[in-house]
Amino acid sequence: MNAKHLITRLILGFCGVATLAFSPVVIDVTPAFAHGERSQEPFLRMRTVNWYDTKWVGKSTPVNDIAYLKGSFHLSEDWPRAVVKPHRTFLNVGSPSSVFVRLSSKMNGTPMFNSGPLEIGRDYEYEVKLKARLPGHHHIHPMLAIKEAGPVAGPGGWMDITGRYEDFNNPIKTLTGETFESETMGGMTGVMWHIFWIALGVFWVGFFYIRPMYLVRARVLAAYGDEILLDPVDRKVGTAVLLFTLVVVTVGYLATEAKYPVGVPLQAGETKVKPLPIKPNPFAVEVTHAEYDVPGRALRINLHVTNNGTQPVSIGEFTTAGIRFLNKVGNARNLDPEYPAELVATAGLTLDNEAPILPGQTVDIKLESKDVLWEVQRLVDILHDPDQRFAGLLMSFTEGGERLINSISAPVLPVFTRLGT
Ligand SMILES: [Cu+2]
Repeated sequence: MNAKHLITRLILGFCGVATLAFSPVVIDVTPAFAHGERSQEPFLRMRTVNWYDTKWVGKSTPVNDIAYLKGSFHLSEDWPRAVVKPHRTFLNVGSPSSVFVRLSSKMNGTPMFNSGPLEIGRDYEYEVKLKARLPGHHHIHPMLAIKEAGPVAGPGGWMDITGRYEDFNNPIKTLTGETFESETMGGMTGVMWHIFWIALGVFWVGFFYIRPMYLVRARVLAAYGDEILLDPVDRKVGTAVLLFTLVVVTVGYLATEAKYPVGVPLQAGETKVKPLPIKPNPFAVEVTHAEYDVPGRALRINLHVTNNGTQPVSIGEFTTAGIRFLNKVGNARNLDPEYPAELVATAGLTLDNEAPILPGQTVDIKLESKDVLWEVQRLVDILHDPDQRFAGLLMSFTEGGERLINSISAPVLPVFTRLGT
């Protein structure tokens, strides 16, 4: 890669990062296959937002039609100390450029056009309404942006958009009754202002550039201070540019106010979302030991469980970072066939005792979630963290069909030989 390419890529990268932080629908500049989700630190993916029930509704959507991204997440009790708590969060969509327009997003039924605080240890259900814009085969992730911690991407699924971009339109009716096309509205005004301020900036820098060069000025400044550097013309031009800028800003502001007297500033408020009510969970789960078998690619967890309910309970799934390890019970009871196959280990979960846990029973269970996905998804990197911990959701099912979710976490001990087998 030559220097020019490197600079181009750096600039593209910065644009990507900037857009990631500020745009309503995230722009990613890397190819869709290397979306970057796997390079996000595993402690962030496993111990902050535990995504589950993610659904990509509309696997193939014509331009202008509506698709949805839905699901739930639990905010892990094991939230890392190194990550800022979710005092201000924003529900977002991770996509390769603005392939969809986000029409609305809701969390627990509350509109989420503003950001707001969420509670650790609680669950949230979300739904994002998307309008297809750019045709193609796109990898789409739910994403929770957490202020000062960054965006945490959920599992990615493919969504296709068919048709032609030329047919895309997105008319919006304002509260004052006017209709405009959001795809083109204000485009030329934006270009005009960019050109205007760039021209003024070039004039300002150019003016001082040709009236002794910077280097000469720097030496005079160092030797005699700044007073003798400015001649009367400099002062006049400086004052003129200052006044001109203030006038342009004031006139521009007043003209916009006159043209659009009713406006709502985005992000001026805060959305306060109530978490989902805590469901009574009669299944008590405690992790007594956890180890990661490096050559075996398996996370082994010793569980001490008590069934305080009235029905037998069977463990069916362990999920973390959007990756799912299931046994027969989980496959039959919880697996949506539309869930991306590359994120599922359908035979990834084994228990040393498969028998349902009876009401009133307390048992110790050795659970093993084993699959090459630990390596492929780079979750094994927790072993390089200063605090080697895992967190995730254990899903169990009562005989009556109810799903019980337990948030589990513990320190992980790396082992290099198979112990006890
Ligand atoms: Cu992706």
